[in-house]
Amino acid sequence: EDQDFVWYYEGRNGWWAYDEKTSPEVEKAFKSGQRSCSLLIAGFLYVIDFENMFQTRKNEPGRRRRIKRDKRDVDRKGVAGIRIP
Ligand code: V3L
Repeated sequence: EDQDFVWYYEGRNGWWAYDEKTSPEVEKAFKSGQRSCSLLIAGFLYVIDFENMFQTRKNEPGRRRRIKRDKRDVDRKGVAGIRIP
């Protein structure tokens, strides 16, 4: 089921899930065949590049983080910076 797939971005030794609002937006853009999309995340504009599978902040120096689409239940650090206890 597609419902079981969500999006993750790279952290230090592990993956963070995108927040519950952003992940479906990334999925929608991905499914529509866009090569990239721009999203507001925590007040900053980010570019999600599906060809190279990374995200980075637009127009600002920032980290280039790998992203992945994976099952909802895979090992992760938490959601959008909120750690799983
Ligand atoms: N969703 C939420 N916050 C984000 C996202 C995103 N998609 N992308 C970047 N940030 P940068 P560890 C991350 C945050 O890439 O210990 C984690 O969520 C990012 O937060 O240069 O290294 C953790 O909160 C960072 O604080 O634009 O695994 C934190 O790093 C800030 O935007 C530490 O995680 C700048 O990232």
